[in-house]
Amino acid sequence: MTTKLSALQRWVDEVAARTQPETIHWCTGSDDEYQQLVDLMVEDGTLSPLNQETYPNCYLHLSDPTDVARVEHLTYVCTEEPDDAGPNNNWMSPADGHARVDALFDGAMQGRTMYVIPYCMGPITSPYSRCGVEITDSPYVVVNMKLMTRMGSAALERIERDGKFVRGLHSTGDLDPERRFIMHFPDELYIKSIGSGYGGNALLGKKCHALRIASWQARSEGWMAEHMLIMGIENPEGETHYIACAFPSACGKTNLAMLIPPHSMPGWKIHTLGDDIAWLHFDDDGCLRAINPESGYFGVVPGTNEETNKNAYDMITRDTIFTNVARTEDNEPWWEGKADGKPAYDWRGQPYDPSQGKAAHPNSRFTVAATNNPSYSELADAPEGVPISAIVFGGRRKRLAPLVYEARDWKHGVLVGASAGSETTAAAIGEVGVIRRDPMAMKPFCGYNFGDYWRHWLSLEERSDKLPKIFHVNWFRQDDDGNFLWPGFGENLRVLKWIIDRCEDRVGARETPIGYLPEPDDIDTAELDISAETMRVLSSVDLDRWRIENAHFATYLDSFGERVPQELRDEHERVASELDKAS
Ligand code: GTP
Ligand code: SPV
Ligand code: MN
Repeated sequence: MTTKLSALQRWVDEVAARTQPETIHWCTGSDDEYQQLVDLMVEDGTLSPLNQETYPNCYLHLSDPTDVARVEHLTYVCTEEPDDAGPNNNWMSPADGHARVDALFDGAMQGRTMYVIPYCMGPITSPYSRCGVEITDSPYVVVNMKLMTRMGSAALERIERDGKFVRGLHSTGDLDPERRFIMHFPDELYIKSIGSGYGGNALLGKKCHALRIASWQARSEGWMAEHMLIMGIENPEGETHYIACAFPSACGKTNLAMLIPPHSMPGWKIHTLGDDIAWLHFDDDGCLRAINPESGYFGVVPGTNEETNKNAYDMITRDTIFTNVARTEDNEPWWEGKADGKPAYDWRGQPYDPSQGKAAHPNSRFTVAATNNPSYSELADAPEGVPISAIVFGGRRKRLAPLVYEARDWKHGVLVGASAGSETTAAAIGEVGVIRRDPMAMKPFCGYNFGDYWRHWLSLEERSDKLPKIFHVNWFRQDDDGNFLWPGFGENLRVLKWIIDRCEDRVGARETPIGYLPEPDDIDTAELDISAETMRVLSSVDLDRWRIENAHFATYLDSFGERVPQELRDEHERVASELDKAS
């Protein structure tokens, strides 16, 4: 196959000339193609079939042990001006960036097949969707892209119609971390990634395109590309509200997006639109609408069980690719937090030995099509997306943030998002559990200077008088022994109910310097084993800690210098003086 779009054909020819593959395969996205690639990988050991009786169509991939997460220190945004990438990104000039990786791509696909994957981020017919083409030498990437995006012939037809697409060039390379780079060239809508076969480093439609490049495009085109789940919450009266929640990596998006309502909330239903990325656009009435550019999940496996996330637990019993989990003697996948079975082999494929660490890698993942999710929304393919009532920020804060609070207004909400911080997780290489600033959960994903990004957020206020309300949640408060204070998971719906009641003006709130908090009795705790004292702690504001936090944030803002919008500084000053007054 080839294409009638000469710009695409020329690029494929040019890449082939540089990388010298043995053959070129244009992906159609058919089920047969998927199965053929799976069979090929089973043959060469890239995948192993799991127990086909209990886990039909499920396969295990064990990645190179040095290649198990995103590599933020090797991820670059290449702009002419360093300030356009900002202190939140690693920077290289476009000329240096290309030179650096092109040398590594020379002959990189010798003896291998080069796959050309046309894909569409978002429903094929949506005006909000954007397309891309990933060229890769990894069949593992192809099958993951098939599960997670609308890829193949239909996408190619749209690309040929649009004439415009994001280019993503990927090679697994030799997996040497010294020769691993994830480079973005936003002005050229070009991504070049080499030396990793893992998740966000290699599935270029996801973080590289749908967040870093898309956030850059979104700013100039007047929309937003965000690290947010999208879910619909239907109450017993049949009324559905949609919310979009930005939590950092491994902080609960997938779990929240498909939660099962607690027993004490009969008649409530959840509709999952997306679990990781939202593209937000204004419609003609000034209503902010969201589409999920993806159509599958690359989710954290550890912790998934029938109690925490039954929808996910069920959907990954078939048609799933597991990466870096352990295996039982019966060849079933196993991970920490799975209630039944025990590990016989760890994520490196070695006989399990508890002294060698966890059986499944903490960042082990499942890849599965969203259609496997019992709560997948009927509107997931709606070209116009869904209207958003609330935007919710969150993160892992052991001590500081209350269970939930509401921003006073849009401007304050932008400050709440910008000042969010969270403990680091295993989703990226590096130390785990240290607090870092993670504005809007976009620290690793914003493709341009955060100062400009906050300005873009603030500017939305001029465009609509129907903006969503903004909230902040924290499921991760701990006591002195490290136990979570809040039960989390399905029980989080109790908090979402308060959020929706606030959007509909159905419940009051208590004003504090950090925003509006629920009265302790306003979060329903029926059938929960939680004391009034714990609820009091979860809904109180520790003014001393908040003043320290606020001072830290001031220093952080300063690191962005003149790019920080004055409006944001003023808002920060306002909160600082409220905190001083209240102390
Ligand atoms: P990425 O895919 O990396 O963007 O992560 P995510 O934000 O989708 O996080 P996910 O839902 O996969 O959750 C990550 C980890 O947090 C899992 O081990 C979950 O079991 C755990 N988790 C999720 N929600 C909760 C919660 O409400 N409370 C507690 N205590 N843990 C949770
Ligand atoms: C994340 O780290 O936020 C993920 C996984 O969703 S990855 O696709 O590897 O970025
Ligand atoms: Mn994510």
